[in-house]
Amino acid sequence: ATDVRLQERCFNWAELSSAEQTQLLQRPTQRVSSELNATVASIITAVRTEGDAAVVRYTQQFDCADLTELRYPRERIEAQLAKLDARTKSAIDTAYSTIQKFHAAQQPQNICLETAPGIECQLRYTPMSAVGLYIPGGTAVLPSTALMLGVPAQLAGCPRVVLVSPPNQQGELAPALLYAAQKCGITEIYRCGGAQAIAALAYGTETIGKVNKIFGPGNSFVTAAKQAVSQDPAGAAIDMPAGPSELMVIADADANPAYVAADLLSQAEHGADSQVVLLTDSAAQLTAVQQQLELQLAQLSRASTAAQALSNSALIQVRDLAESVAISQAYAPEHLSVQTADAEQLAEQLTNAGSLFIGAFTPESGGDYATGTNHVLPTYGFADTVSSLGLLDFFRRYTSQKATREGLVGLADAIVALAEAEGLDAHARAVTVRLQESNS
Ligand code: HSO
Ligand code: ZN
Repeated sequence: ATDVRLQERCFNWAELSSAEQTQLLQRPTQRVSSELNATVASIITAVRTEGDAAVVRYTQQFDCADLTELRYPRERIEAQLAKLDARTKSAIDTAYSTIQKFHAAQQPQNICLETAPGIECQLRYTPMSAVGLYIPGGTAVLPSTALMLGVPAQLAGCPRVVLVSPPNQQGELAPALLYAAQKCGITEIYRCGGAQAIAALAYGTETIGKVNKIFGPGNSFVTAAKQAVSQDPAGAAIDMPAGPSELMVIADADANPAYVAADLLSQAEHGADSQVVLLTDSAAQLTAVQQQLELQLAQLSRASTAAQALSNSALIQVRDLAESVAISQAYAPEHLSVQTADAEQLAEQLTNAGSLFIGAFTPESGGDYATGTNHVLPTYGFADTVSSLGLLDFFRRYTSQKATREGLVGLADAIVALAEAEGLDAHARAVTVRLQESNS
């Protein structure tokens, strides 16, 4: 299953028609079938009508875990935490510290400004009152994701932070995940996953209180459920549209092909639907990366997953680095690695990416775990409009204004004239009534 015909995934950009170019950089089609949506809709309905009982039943069905209670009891969390090895624990401490530093620097500032004499306007930030953090289980348990969501939730000061994650067959969550949650001060933890967990967070059950916003990546069921609840005013907001992992690497002749291949494989191993793309202006580099991919792929424990992802991927020779900039800007990758002599300069032009990895010593996996940036990033080409997850996503912004009598007098003409221009008499009257009244 690990043999992928890489030769067939090598291209010369100039030799492709523009239709072929577009086709080549198409993301693997997501399976958002009407069947999937129907299944998800029925799960959401069941959770809304039956509450906990439905969540417990689906957890039995999908996660093969028999739970008597969804809430993870304190003693069982403690017992799991005791199993955590020192090395993982210290790794989480290190990652917590860098992520904390980078996100603490993102604290928003309220603004209070006099826009005209006697008119004071404010822009204020308030933390979301209840947030739900979804941490996937499945093929790989990702405690790093708990830090990426838990740290900003903690820094924002959200009054209620809830973590949900699908349990193993024994009904347990991984020690590393629980330790990450503990570092972030999260005490409300439920053992459920999939669409049922999203429905429980969005609408609430007897034990799981409703939240306002749901964060975190997940499989196609989770993604479809997040989409559905975010469209319902009675549901919950979501962080961003999520899709399979992506990495684009821009490399010149001097880049180290072993590094480039390792980076490409690090995203390819996430899932069969992941996509990785190399852009290089050097034919020799392209061949060298191809060889390194074959060599390194064979050594991976998830080789067959990575091989499948590589079959959706491309090694592309471009005319020059300027062309690679244009391609990358149009593709808008989730992760963009720049391994060229002038990486920093080139990066200045590369604005359409979730996160940039600059220079030979900045592997993409660094950002996944420990540099301090957030690894929850826009995929599927959304990076041209959607931001990488940050502290601000845990706040909402609102405004206020206060006018003195003199302030209102100063703006009265403008307000009344605009109200008249729009034919909205009551709007105008709300101003004139005040000025008349205080005159008399
Ligand atoms: N690269 C993933 C995040 C992750 N990697 C978690 C390892 N663990 C986001 O696209
Ligand atoms: Zn990763």
